Amino acid sequence: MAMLSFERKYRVRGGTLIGGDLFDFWVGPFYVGFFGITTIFFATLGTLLIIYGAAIGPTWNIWQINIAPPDLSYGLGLAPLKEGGLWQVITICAIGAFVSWALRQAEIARKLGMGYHVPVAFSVAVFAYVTLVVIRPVLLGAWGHGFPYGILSHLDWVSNVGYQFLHFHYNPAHMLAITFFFTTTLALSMHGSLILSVTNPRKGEPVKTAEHENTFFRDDVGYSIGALGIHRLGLFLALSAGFWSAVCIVISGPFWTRGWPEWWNWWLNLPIWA
Ligand code: UQ1
Repeated sequence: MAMLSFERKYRVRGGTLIGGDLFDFWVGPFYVGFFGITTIFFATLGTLLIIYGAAIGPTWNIWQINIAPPDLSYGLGLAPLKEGGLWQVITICAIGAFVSWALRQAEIARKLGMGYHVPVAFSVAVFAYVTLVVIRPVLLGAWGHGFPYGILSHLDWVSNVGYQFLHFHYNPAHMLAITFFFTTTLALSMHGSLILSVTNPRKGEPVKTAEHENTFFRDDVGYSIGALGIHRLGLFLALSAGFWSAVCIVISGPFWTRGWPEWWNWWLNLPIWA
């Protein structure tokens, strides 16, 4: 694998959290590290278990393959492999792989003398997943409240849980999450298009710089947030989307059991109307 000329300078020893120099090496372009090994272990085992789950299931139709969590009657106990135990082990593998990946990101950041922004950001996505398959099921008292691993089955789960609360779009945290997801796509489309437009000027003209970027948005909307600012804004919007997604599902059941439209009665119940 070819290495860019400046990469050699950055392929430095150290920065590891566990294992010292033992796993401090690269395979081709990839840093390994202790957490590279654990990532490969959990990801491989989890993938093989998903394939095994599909093999003992009724279909190889990619859309219909489903690995379901245990029945609610198992509560927070362990279930036999074919009764949801597979789902439990696969969940452990998934979390093991995701956490390993975040820690590998942290080791690489330490090696390069960077901040921890990347592993922190990735951890918010992991937190949203852990909320769905661990935190909420534990609060509700059964692993059966986790979502099933399957393309159509997980969509059915989302639909069913949504209807349990009558109309999920009235969930205020869900409203915030959606708004942050949409605003993230707006910000990234504005940023991506701006960068591509300044780096692709008319034929024969030089690539444009930050002055042009700022001026475009000052002319267009009267404000420029700046080259660093847009990345801070993007990170804030994206992390907020993941955070409020986790909040909107964890409050559904553990903290609110009726329809979400009814939650808004707090407004009609304000004493100012009496
Ligand atoms: C912006 O102001 C800016 O600074 C020059 C960027 O940096 C390259 C951007 O990508 C974008 C999209 C903006 C405009 C953003 C707002 C919130 C007005």
